[in-house]
Amino acid sequence: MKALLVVDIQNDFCPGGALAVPDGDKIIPVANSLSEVFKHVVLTQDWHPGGHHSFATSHKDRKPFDTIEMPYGDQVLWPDHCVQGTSGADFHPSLDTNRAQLIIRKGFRKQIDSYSGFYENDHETSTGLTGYLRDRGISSLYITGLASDFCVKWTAIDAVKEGFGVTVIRDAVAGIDIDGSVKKAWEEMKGAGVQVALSHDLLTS
Ligand code: VGL
Ligand code: ZN
Repeated sequence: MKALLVVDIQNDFCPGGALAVPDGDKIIPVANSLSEVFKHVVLTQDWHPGGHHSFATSHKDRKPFDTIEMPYGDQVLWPDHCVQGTSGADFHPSLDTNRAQLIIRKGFRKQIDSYSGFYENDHETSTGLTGYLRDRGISSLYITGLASDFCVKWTAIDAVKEGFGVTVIRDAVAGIDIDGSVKKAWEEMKGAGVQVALSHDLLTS
């Protein structure tokens, strides 16, 4: 069985938001159409407490998009974004969330960031998503959402590691793009065994 995974389509990742993905909102109609043809739809939601350690404002003399060393590895510092309970953390108003059966929130531990819907950035702390999908008999995942170079990439790569068949829908994702990170993300995803498809192929078959 297959499921659609909709990654972080939240106000802060769309134009006007705190960590806007250029044209991030353009993929929303595509994500909505896809969610109509999948029986199983799961959303992820970036969900940080105020003062989260991935925020540049939590570190003296640091600015957004600097990289620092954290106990679990390199960490890009972000503008404050997707703070729990704020409108920036809400799903974008044009995203159709009605057909979603599960919402996985991530990044709620103050000391650790979580790009992937499966594991936090220590690659060890599980969100429980694998167990949910397995229990429901889902073996292949189709991914749409934001951002292709961070949360989509890590979700897709972790999904392959967890044993799922994984397809990222190329026209249903968009990236932040820091120093070529979008291009690098596609290379990494393909190298890990992620398949790539176009929404058209899924909507017409
Ligand atoms: C994301 C940076 C920080 C994402 C989340 O959804 O790709 N990127 N938090
Ligand atoms: Zn975040």
